[in-house]
Formats: sequence, C-alpha cells, structure tokens
Amino acid sequence: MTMISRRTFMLAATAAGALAVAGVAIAQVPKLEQKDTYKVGFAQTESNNPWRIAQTNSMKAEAEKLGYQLVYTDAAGSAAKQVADVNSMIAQGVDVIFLAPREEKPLIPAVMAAKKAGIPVILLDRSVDPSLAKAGEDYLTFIGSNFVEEGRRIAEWLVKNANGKSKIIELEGTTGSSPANDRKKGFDEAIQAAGGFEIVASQTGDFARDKGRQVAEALLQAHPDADIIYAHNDEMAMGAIAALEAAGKVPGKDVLVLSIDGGKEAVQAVVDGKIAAVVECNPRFGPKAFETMLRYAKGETIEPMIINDDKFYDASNAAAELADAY
Ligand code: GYE
Repeated sequence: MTMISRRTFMLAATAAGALAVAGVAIAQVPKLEQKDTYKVGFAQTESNNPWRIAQTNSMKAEAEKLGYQLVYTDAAGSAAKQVADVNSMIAQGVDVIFLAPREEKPLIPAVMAAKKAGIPVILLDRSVDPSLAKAGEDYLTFIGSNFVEEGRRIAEWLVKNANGKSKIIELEGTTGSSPANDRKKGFDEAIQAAGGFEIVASQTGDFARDKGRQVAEALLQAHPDADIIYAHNDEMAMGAIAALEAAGKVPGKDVLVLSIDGGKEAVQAVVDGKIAAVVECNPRFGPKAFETMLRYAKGETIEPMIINDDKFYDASNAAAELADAY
C-alpha cells in the first residue's frame, strides 16, 4: 500500500467534499426525479431464444401499462453494439437505462458513461464485473436470478438421481457472461463436493442452439462414454438432444440431459423424458424492474441485488406445470 501523509489525505478529503458540495457525483448513482411519465431505455443483448423474447415482452408490456416511452435496442449478440446502443440512449436523454449486459467486462464503459451523463442504470438478468463497477455506486442494483444457486440446484438433483451415471459433458453459456461463470461455479463445486462424478469436458456453446448442437456432437465423439450433459440453458440442451439423437443415443436413457431456463419447449422435453431436470430462470422482469425504478424515484434506498424466484421441473411436476411455463 502506498503511504500517504495525514496532510495529503486531509487535502484529498476536503477536495472530495468540495466537489460533492458543488454537486459533482463522486461515488453515487445519479438521482431519478419523480415525474408523471418517463422515457426509459432497455438495452437487450440478443433475441435468439424464447427466454430473451419473454423478457423483452415482459418489459414492453409493463412500460405500456404505465404509459412510459420505451427506447428498446437489441445488440444482436455483440457487446460492442450494446455499448453503442447505451451511448445512443444517453444521447436521446432517457431518464433511466435498463441494461442486460452481454458480458461482464465489455459493458463497464457503458455503465460508466451513463453514470457520467447523470442517468441511473439498473442491471437486468446479467451482471458486470464486481471489481470494476459496484451496485449503489456505479449502477443502482442488479435484478435477476442467483446463477450460482441455479447451478447448485441442478447438481444436487443429479447427485440424488444419477443412478450410476457419472461422466459429465458441460455446455457453458457465453464466455465472460455472469450466468455462464456462475452456473459453472455452482454446479462444479457441488459436483466436486459430492464426489464420484467427473466433468470430462466443459466448453462454451454460447447459449445458442446450433452452437450447442455442434459442440455436443464434437464432445460426444471425443468422449463416447459420457452419460450426462449439463447445458447452461435450454437452447444448448435442445441442441445437445439433437446431437444425441443424430449419434443414435437415446436422451433420458443413455444420457441424462440437464438444463437451465425452463421455457415451454424444455418443460415439454421433461414431460417427454428427453430432459431429466431443468431449473427455471425466471424471465418475467417487467413488474419488478419498473417498481424498483419508481421506489428509487421516491427516494427509497434500493438493495444492491434483487433476486428472482426460480421454479424447478423434473418428471414429478413437469406435466402439471407445463401450462405456466413461458
Ligand atoms: O439463461 C439465456 C439467455 O442471462 C439469464 O441468457 C440470462 C441467460 C439465459 O440468453 O437463455
């Protein structure tokens, strides 16, 4: 640690105080005025799966219900475009930005640019690197699922229901995204703690169906004795099922497939016996997102994380729950 004299410290502290008096935000999220209506930005990361579409629909429906203007952008899977999208929202003078950051690090400049422009940011569903930006300082809060917990829940189900199967292929989500990092962490730690399993390969399928299918195909060739596939989302799980069937294997019998997201297609696959278990990742963000924004405008202190509830589906409840899956 650098040594600084007490005098230097006092001078720095006084300068910071003077800046604060002058109204320059130092380590604080910009305030949000109370108004009758708002112009709100929602920077979506991509729209290539039912989860994203359900989330977008939920945000649009809530904005419409409240009569707010929604500036919606779709980064089409590019972090660079998403940064540009946020910059364009800043230029359009939105009151608030809801941001679903594609990856943890590349979206930091967008968070900081909004802060500098005096616009509060609420992170939706994915987070940013906590060592580079902080809730309550650089952005208001993170609303979403506990991804470590999602990974842990699916691992715990597996430990109880593996029936002698033990060799795992893991299909990871988008490299550098918080759900991929945390779903891996929660699952791998619980599997290692249980003992008796081996993760024979772990590779990204970018949360996408066709990439998931291709990666599963290659990994099944390299590890023909694998008997469990854990996919970080439904899209890759459906891709893996296609790869298994193309290889002449029976999903649910020869290989257990585990997933996260819990969209209708995946819950139907549980009913059909092709997916063994799936943790829901709740995409219904609209009501909570706008309620949080309005609580902030009222002057309430907002907690740094607001965690969604996720259901769990396996053969015991999938048929009964199917109608309510998104
Ligand atoms: O699981 C996946 C989507 O960030 C929680 O991103 C979200 C994940 C979700 O594309 O399907």
